[in-house]
Amino acid sequence: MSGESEGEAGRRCGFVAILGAPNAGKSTLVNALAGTKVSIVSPKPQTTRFRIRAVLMEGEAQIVLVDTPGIFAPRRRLDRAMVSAAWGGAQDADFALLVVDAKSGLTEPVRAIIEKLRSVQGQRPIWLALNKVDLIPRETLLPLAAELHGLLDFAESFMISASKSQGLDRLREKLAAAMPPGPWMFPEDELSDLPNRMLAAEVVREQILRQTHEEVPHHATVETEMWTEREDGSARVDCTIYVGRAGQKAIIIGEKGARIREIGRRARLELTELLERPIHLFLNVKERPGWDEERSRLRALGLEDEG
Ligand SMILES: Nc1nc2c(ncn2[C@@H]2O[C@H](COP(=O)(O)OP(=O)(O)OP(=O)(O)O)[C@@H](O)[C@H]2O)c(=O)[nH]1
Ligand SMILES: [Mg+2]
Repeated sequence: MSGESEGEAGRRCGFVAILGAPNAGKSTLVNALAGTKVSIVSPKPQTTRFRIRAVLMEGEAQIVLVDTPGIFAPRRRLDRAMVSAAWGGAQDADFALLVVDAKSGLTEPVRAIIEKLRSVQGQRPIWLALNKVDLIPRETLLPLAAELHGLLDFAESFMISASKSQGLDRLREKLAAAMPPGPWMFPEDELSDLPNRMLAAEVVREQILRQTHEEVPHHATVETEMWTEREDGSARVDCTIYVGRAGQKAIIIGEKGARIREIGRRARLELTELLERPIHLFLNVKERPGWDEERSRLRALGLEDEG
């Protein structure tokens, strides 16, 4: 390989699993640390469905952040696969960083996650990030931190605001210093391992999460069916949105197609910016009852079926 040179001896590299309850701000944190959008974000829980890696360079250290789906009590096959993807991410990592929404505090899901982390403690260090500190007064933060430390012996803890980029420099430095010695696993200029077809589907799904409500976002999935390169440097991208019921399809399409047009418009703008080239996006909505129990739909999301 041509890229290898004298600097290699001091290199460090490690995997950090970002874990937490749904909506804690894990993906926001991963994007903020990576300095670009690699994982979609929304105000609704259960936004992230599969593991997404972001690669961060910090001097001689390569930090591979693994964004994971929020951990909750799963019901559907989709939910079970999401939660096992999250725990699988923790298993493969050198570190786990538990992200806790400081505003919501020590909720039942957070307790349950800590309980399980405690049973695997000793295998790898667990760090704590109290997120969304911009939303609460400092006085309430310290008792919460103390309570969390009483439940688990976190090796390091941080008070951060992922969306306001507060406290992230210290976190980044500590992470870099903690990476074990070893060769880099990814090319220096690779930001994420998400293929463009997946990125396109995720960006469309983000708009569905943002523009529809109640049960609709969680009963929709998006797959890129076709990616066609054009001679002028642009690309045509055809995505299918699967929903569970006719009513959900009607909501996504909207009156005279207004909603689907707006979903498409915003997703196209975002993709064009992220990929730095014109994208022509075509969306198609299909009713497909029970897609969230279907193995092939879950495989399209890169989720291994674990039951
Ligand atoms: N005020 C404030 N909001 C935040 C902060 N970090 C994240 N958020 C918001 O919290 C919501 C959830 O953020 P996500 O990053 O999607 O959360 P997540 O943990 O990845 O959620 P799942 O993928 O569903 O598990 C979004 O509306 C974010 O804008 C923060 O530091 N401060
Ligand atoms: Mg997420």
